[in-house]
Amino acid sequence: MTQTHQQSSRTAASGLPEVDAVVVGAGFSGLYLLHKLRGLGLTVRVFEKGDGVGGTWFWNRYPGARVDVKSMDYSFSFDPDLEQDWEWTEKYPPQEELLRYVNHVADRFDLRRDIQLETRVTEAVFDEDVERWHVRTDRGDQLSAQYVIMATGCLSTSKVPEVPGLDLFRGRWFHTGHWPQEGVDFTGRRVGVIGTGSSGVQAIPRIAEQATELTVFQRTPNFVVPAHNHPIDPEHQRSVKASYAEHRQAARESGFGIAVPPATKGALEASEEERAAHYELAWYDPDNSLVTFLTGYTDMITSKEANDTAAQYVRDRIAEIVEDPQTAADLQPHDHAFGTKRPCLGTNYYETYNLPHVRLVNVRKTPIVEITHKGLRTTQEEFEFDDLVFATGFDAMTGALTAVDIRGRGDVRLADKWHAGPRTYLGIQVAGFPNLFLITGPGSPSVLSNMMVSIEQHVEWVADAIAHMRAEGKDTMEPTVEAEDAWTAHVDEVGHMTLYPTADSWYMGSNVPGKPRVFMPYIGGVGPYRQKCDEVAAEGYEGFVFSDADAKEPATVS
Ligand code: N01
Repeated sequence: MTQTHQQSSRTAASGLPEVDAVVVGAGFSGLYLLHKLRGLGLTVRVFEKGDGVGGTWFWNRYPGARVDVKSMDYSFSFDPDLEQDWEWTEKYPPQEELLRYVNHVADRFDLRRDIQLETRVTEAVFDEDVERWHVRTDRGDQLSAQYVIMATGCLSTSKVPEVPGLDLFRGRWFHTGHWPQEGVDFTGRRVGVIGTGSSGVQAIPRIAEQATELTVFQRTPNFVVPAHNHPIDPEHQRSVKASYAEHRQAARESGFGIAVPPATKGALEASEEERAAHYELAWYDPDNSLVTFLTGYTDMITSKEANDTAAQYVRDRIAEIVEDPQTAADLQPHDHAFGTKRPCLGTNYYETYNLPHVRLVNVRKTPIVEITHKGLRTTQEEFEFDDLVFATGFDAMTGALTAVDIRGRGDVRLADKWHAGPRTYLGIQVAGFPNLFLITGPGSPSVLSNMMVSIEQHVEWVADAIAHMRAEGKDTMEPTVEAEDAWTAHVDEVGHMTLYPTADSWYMGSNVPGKPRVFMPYIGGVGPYRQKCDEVAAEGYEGFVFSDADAKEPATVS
């Protein structure tokens, strides 16, 4: 019996419409997956919650939203014509330009006809009898799919703080991760912003331009490095494009997915003058990048003492810029090492606190007690606002995955399997969940990298694995428990060789009450990780088991 016959008879038995693959999400990952899987001859249905494509860049429309990886790096590399044709305008493109780019990709590769918008996948259940996934959506769709691929993004389940009273608030409120499409005018309004991560840091100076009063509630001060955003020099754009293949390859082999020269010595081996010169460059150079501080020295993320030299440099700049000494002190991070919470790029961030209508409230000292109908109350003071902005982040890395009722072999729920923290093999698959693939899942470099590099690597690896299965007549693929255990232990071990686990960060799940404290991304580096994935494939997908299309042997995993 051929595989095709088998599939159609199974589908007939289940009575469900069939596709080869369901892809959840139409951001960069979902779009590229669709393109790639179509190229293999698969039938694909993409479901997207939003009423447009773009994922992160569809939802995050807050004032000042822009990517903080350079445009020439934060873009698809899979199509040489696309990367040559598209002209970027700025070092760090704004959300509008990124959304235009994503839409251009959707049109250019004729992707829209397989994307169903305004549809949330609610459930995916693996039917062991037919070895296919039964997928349901909130619009009543039901489908049978051989493969389910979660392209749901690492930062897509937004989170408002667990402070009582939001339902009482009579003003308007917004979350940066779900910003109204029509935009928000803050002119003449009293605004409270809660949160000073990357989103808050970008939004605060822009909201300050409009609001009559702006109060920022800060729990943890972050390290904010000047973005030095500027229009791209056309000559620079031409020269990168002239050797794009080499540029991309260097990014793929790098630590963070951004091509930078490798560090040659530790910060503590450098003289004070050398260090000062490097940090001056990292702070003032118009061509600096988010990783300039982190990649200058070999020991920045492994030695607290080395890291302190950079942290102190930034604290000194804050003291220089911010006029009010108490505000400056409140803005200086002391409780975590540089980089262990995602560092931010800012434009006039610290300068904004010198404006007379902007005030910083340190809610570590005076916590927020409740939101009231007029504003909010801290342990010390009551505030009145017209608008509240929550820049309070996301249930990162696992939130969008466990939000879908995913059940694998034995009706085991993914959320239950991960009750003590995510367990994956390579961040791509989970034992007991055959043919379920994660794009930039926990256990892969994902959020510790230029996402475009990691997305492309995962999409291509998954597409190759599916092509391999089809060529070999295999029905399902999943990791062994042993491979998953070993990889999960490795991710944890490498994470604990660094300073990352010492911070309360969303990388650690610390921002969500009750979430297990586990360092979720893989910090082994984008280059070595890619090499490992390639080796696994070259070794006949070592650590994975397959079931045959004809001989229906159940895989030996639980
Ligand atoms: O979210 P965050 P984000 N009371 O979790 C505070 C990417 N991104 O949306 O640190 C008071 O970083 C919280 O305080 P604390 C990027 O990877 C990229 O800003 O938990 N405060 C923190 O200050 C980024 O890291 C780009 O103590 C509360 C803030 O809210 C990730 O997305 C742009 C609170 C949340 O910061 C997430 O960034 C934007 C409470 N109850 C985002 N609860 C670019 O590429 C939370 N906070 C440019």
